[in-house]
Amino acid sequence: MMDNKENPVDHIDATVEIPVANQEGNKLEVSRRGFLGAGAVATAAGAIPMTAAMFAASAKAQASDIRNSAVVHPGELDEYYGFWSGGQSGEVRILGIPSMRELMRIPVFNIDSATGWGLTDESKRIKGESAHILAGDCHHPHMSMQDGRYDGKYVFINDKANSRVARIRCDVMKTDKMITIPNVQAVHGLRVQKVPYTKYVICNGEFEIPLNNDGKEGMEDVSTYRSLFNVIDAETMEVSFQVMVDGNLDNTDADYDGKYFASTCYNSEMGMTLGEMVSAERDHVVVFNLARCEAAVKAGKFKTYNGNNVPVLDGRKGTELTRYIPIPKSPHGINTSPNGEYFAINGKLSPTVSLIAIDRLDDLFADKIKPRDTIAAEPELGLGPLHTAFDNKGNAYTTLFLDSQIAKWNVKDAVAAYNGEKVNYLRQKLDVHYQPGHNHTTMGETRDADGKWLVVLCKFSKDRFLNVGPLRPENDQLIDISGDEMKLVHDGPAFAEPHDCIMVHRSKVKPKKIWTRDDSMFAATVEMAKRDGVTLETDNKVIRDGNKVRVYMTSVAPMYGLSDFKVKEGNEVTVVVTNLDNIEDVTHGFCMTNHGVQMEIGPQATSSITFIADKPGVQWYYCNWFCHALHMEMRGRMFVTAK
Ligand code: K7E
Ligand code: CUA
Repeated sequence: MMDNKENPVDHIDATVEIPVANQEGNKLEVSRRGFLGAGAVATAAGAIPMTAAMFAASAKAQASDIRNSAVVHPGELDEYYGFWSGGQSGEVRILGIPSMRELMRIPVFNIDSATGWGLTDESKRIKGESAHILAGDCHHPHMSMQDGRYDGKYVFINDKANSRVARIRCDVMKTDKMITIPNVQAVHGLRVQKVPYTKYVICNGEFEIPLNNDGKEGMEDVSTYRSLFNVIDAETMEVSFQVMVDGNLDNTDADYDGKYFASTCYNSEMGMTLGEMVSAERDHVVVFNLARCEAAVKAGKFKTYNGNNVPVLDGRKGTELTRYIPIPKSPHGINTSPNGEYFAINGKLSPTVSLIAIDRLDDLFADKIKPRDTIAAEPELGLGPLHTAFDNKGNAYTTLFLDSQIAKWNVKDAVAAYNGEKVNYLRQKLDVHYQPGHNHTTMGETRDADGKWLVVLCKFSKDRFLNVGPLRPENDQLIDISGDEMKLVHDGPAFAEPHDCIMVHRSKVKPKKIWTRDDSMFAATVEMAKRDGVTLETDNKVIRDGNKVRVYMTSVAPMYGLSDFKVKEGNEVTVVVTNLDNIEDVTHGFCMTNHGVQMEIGPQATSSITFIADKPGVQWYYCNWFCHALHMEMRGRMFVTAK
């Protein structure tokens, strides 16, 4: 049964004409009302007119086929890994595409009682100086690349709330590095260098702050405020350098030549209130010249701030490191076309997307042309363009936040229209539900864009699902873009804002099935055991070290190597469990009842967790991951002698 709300036929008013964008003055009034009702079916003007009755018949015939194309039957595997930002939850999720099934959650900036992320000693070491911060706000997950193609190694993700960047190892799908970026507040846009390989991860400091933010003087003097562009070494996960700019910074992307990075700025006014921030008709994109930045670092042309030694370069207007390209108005997303020709800048408060011709940037940096001469097209698409995705047929897909639509448009035709030709670049507008932010196509941020699926991350679901109270899920919609027309095939409720996602063909990712004993994730724990004279794979031992007790045990379903151990009240106890099971999917847990102590130990992994034994008496520990028919019996006692 098809719900009326989902039936595209109900949205049709085939008599509504789609406005043709004005090629001359770009002055055409794009009215929201004009698009309403036409959205579900409107193909480009000039297409064969279709009556509502005709469409209804064909839509009904196609509806089941369309939906079937996204069905992945029980036992079948998806074609793509989707890496989803978990927004304010602070985690990353793995979805299977096209089924949209959630396959796994990867805790990153949050704490997670299932896996013990944020509780275990291993995860605290990885979180490092920010281990005490238990919250995060993820926005942009992006995978490392080799020659503009996913290499399956890492996914990087930013934490806007605490100015952090983390790295996920895709061979085990666990977070393995995390840094807090100095000198900035709110790390927002994040992408990777695409070519020749991901040497750098790039990200923007969004909120302007005084360069030396020490609270000593001049905090209200806005002229001392700066935003910094951050360039991080992808292997060491240390900041290689930062670039000071005019205005703030929002989103960012890289070219396919290994030469330029570019970031949007929505607050060129450096306003401190909403009214001030949106007063200018044009803001800008900052283009960063990588070779010049690296040379400046080498030549020592930088300063340092706030007592750290991260080189900060001066990339303000008029310097050799950057160029500023004026863009209407408070632009947000920036997306490089997969053929490497354009940066697409999404206008947000302007109904336009501006295409910057990347092959004109050499001339811009040589001062042979003016900044606006790099604009190759500025198609007018609708209200609130936020992000653009691409297929492999020269089409672009732009989210229209205010119109709740996706605009499909042709890049070549948009360029022709900008050059005065009478062509319509608009191909279709499709209603989405509701208020889309990011969208993404399969493989669409790489050279391997394949034009199969488009996912649209809608910020509001309103009436699309059963009412679950005042806080509603968001709605991640799957759209089939393999044919001439976009077709909505799936609604996917999602909790806590998936700002952004990527979809990676499964051939690119090769996760392990079982841990290897030499894994770096628990290398420090192995070292600690060595110092205690313990061989983790064979020994079950209690080491007493003053007030500290280290308990080493193995696990093989359904038993721990130790059925009990003794400590004194007030001891700091570290329990180290090594899972000797060598069978796929046999994960054990360790949970100390009434102590807030929980963790996962994967097959062939070692995990450890430290707590204070502050409750005298018998304290049971148990395995909290179902592992065996005798899983309930997999438990033991900690005897805590009273003080
Ligand atoms: Cu929500 Cu990419 Cu942080 Cu746009 S950003 S919507
Ligand atoms: Cu081991 Cu449950």
